[in-house]
Amino acid sequence: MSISRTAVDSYWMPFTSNRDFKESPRIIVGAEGHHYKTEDGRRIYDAFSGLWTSGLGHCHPKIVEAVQHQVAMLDYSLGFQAGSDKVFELAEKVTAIAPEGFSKIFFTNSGSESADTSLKIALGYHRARGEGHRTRLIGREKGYHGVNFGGMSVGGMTPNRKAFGASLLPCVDHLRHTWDLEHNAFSRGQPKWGTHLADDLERLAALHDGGNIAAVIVEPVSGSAGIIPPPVGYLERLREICDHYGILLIFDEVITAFGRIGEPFGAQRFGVMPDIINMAKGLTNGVIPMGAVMVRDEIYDAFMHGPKQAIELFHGYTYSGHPVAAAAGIAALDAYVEEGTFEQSRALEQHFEDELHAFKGHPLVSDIRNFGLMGGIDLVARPGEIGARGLEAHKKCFWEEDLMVRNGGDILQFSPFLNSRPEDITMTFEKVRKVLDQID
Ligand code: PXG
Ligand code: PLP
Repeated sequence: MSISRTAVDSYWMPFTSNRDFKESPRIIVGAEGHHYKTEDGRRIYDAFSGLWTSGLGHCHPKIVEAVQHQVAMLDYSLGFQAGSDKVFELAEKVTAIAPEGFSKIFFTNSGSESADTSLKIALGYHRARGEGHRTRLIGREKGYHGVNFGGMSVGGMTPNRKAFGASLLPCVDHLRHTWDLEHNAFSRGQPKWGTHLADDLERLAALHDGGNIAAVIVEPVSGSAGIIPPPVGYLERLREICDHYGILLIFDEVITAFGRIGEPFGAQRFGVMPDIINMAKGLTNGVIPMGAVMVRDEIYDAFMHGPKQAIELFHGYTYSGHPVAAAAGIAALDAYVEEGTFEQSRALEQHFEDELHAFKGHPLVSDIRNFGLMGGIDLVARPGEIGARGLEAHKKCFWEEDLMVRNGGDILQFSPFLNSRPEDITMTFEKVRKVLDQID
């Protein structure tokens, strides 16, 4: 290994079993198209598109060129009371493919920042309209909204919360999650069972008075928790209840936006319009960190009062609207449109679903879920060793099959490139099957 032991030991890795990793570091030094390159010269097929980020493939020539050009032209510009040309251009491009009525967008640097930004906008919106008593935020069990305090609090993945327990936000409740092995195991796409779980919101509205609830935040399809598509009619029902009580509905589309489920935004795919849409990842194809929060016009308008010289939203990041990130975003959006990426993604769905569900009946597999180009295979946990089988599958895929498969504990997650060929998907699952047949 050319990277020194001290270098490996110096880095505290995110969401990683550091001690296990450092025994056999999996280090990536390059990428091109659908492959990573390792320092020992292997090409690893990436079955996770980065980390749900890179649907167009790695090092897309047009994005590389745009970034190289921009960094030499304008490396940074402050974004407060001034801004680079690129960020305005990107704002126009994203809102142009958004659902009707979303013509305002605020930039962040990640999905986590988008989550906290969206919650603050929701609270500020109600306050601006004289409803400052609406302070309660509703998330969902198994939800993932990043790792900052707001997102962690409304999020519902136990391991991400429990070590930090006492410091979570107050005034937060959670809907139940919709995964149920007894009723919807091995569903293809949206399960038919579980629509009634949206009525949890009705119960929370009865408990707290719906007039005190500011917002509900959900992922249209839960990603990190292992791909949990919404039951048929579930999102529609949430929308109805939100409308009834004047609650804002936030869709966290950090994964589902930009073609991952076959449309620019998941809201369009499901035909359910939220009030706020969060995004990140695919916004720049993962090339430069960037996130965003897009709002319905009336939300923006509610902030636009008071003296003209007054700042309307006391919120923003040093790197909000970073010109190099914005240039990457513009190039990514152009590529999505020019290459027909969203349509390509949609056309691959059936093949992906069929290949994924072919694992039904495998002795190590307890459930399979999919929507769009998002897929999860649950492995049965080894008794007393939760996550060990998933991690072993990930490592075996990497070392023996030259394949990058992400495991979230014992769940194998798949996020193929939006421009995959059907045979890439077939090849991926052949390799996964080989590995699953070999591990105990
Ligand atoms: N919201 C959603 C819905 C996400 O999927 C975030 C917020 C946070 O984004 P940042 O950019 O702050 O990481 C995410 C991120 C996985 C996995 O294995 C998914 C994410 C992060 C880490 C792991 O599925 N999604
Ligand atoms: N901490 C300190 C001391 C700062 O000065 C700033 C920004 O100026 C921040 C945190 C926030 O950093 P960012 O804007 O990159 O989120």
